[in-house]
Amino acid sequence: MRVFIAGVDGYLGWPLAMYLTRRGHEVAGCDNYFRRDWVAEMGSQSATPIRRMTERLQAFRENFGVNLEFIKGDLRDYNFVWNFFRAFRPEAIVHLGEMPSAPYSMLDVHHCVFTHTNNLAGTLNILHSMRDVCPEAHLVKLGTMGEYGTPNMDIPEGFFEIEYRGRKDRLPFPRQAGSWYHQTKVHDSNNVTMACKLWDLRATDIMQGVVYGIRIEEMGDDERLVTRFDFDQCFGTALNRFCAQTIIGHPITLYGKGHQKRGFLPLRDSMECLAIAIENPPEKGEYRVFNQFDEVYDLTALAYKVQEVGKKLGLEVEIRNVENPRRESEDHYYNPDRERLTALGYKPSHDIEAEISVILKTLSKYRQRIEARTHALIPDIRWDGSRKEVRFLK
Ligand code: USQ
Repeated sequence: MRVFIAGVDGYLGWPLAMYLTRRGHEVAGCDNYFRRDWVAEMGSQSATPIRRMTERLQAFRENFGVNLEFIKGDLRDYNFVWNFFRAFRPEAIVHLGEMPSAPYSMLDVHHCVFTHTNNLAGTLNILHSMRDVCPEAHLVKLGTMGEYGTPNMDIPEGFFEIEYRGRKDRLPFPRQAGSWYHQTKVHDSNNVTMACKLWDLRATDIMQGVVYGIRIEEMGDDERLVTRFDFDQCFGTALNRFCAQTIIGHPITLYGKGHQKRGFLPLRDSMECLAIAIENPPEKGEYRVFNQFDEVYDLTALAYKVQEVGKKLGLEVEIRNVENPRRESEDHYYNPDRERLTALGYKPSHDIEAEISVILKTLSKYRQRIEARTHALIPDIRWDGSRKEVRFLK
């Protein structure tokens, strides 16, 4: 299948290009290197050294025997998207090209507005280009489990049956985002739903949990093929940050009470799920939703897991609660469904300790790169708009 990846230079996009190529797909992608700039803006860097795109592409060619067709470009530019689709004629479009950080979107009005214009305009341009150039193609749109928030009831996959005043219907499950970033994903979901309805497009909206991990098999031993691994307060996700902290003996930072629950999945499971979605497109006009995660974890339990695996590798780290810079429930019910991907063959790996061990062993090579950016580990972006480093609570 011809697959176009928007955001191919990113944490997920780069390994996905390799993963899909190994599965026999023809892959093309675009990026405007925003992620590199945002992390630099945060005064941080990827723990893994990321090569320039030309070097990445050369390594790709040497390892996979084919070219990854790449064009630098901005999804906010409709002509760019239209032209790329016209030339490549994608059968599937994986949209990973958005600003993915909740704290970054909460920084101030400028970062909030940027996140909204960037994410919404990119998706709207993709939808319009699909309508005009490749209406048969399948959009695999990266959403987030965070669209649902943390309601005090089970979370279905996108839709639920509801009875109100004696009448029944199947309606979208309420969305309750907790940051301006998560809110962009909610708007995107509404826009994608409407495009499917109006123009008979087909789309899968992936409600993905928190991804962690550093390696997939396809990278082999070639250092030029590694994906980025961020650990700063904006672009590092919880478990990845805990691992980076463990490597340099910095206390693991649990925000607030630390009993937030989230769905987590390792990088390679994310690749498998996206591939399954691509290879099993929905019907024309269908908008479907997959909840994508391996298991739900309480953050404190997760921190203990990292501490334990670290100990086996001779790494000592303490776990500390810090003031929560976010406004969120810190102890709550969380029970999302995850059935549609397993019905299509997804086998969750369920081996989080093994994955943490791989992360820690790989990261130990890059200890100095984390040490050089220790300041990036303590958050100071608060949901109330102020900017002040959080205090340790106990
Ligand atoms: N947290 C800590 N300590 C840390 C970092 C985070 O306790 O050092 C807590 C946060 O308060 C939050 C939870 O861990 O309760 C998850 O935070 P996160 O930064 O790993 O994840 P989040 O901000 O929700 O965003 C990440 C990705 C985003 C994706 C989302 C999936 O950045 O792109 O959409 O995970 S989900 O969380 O399911 O919405």
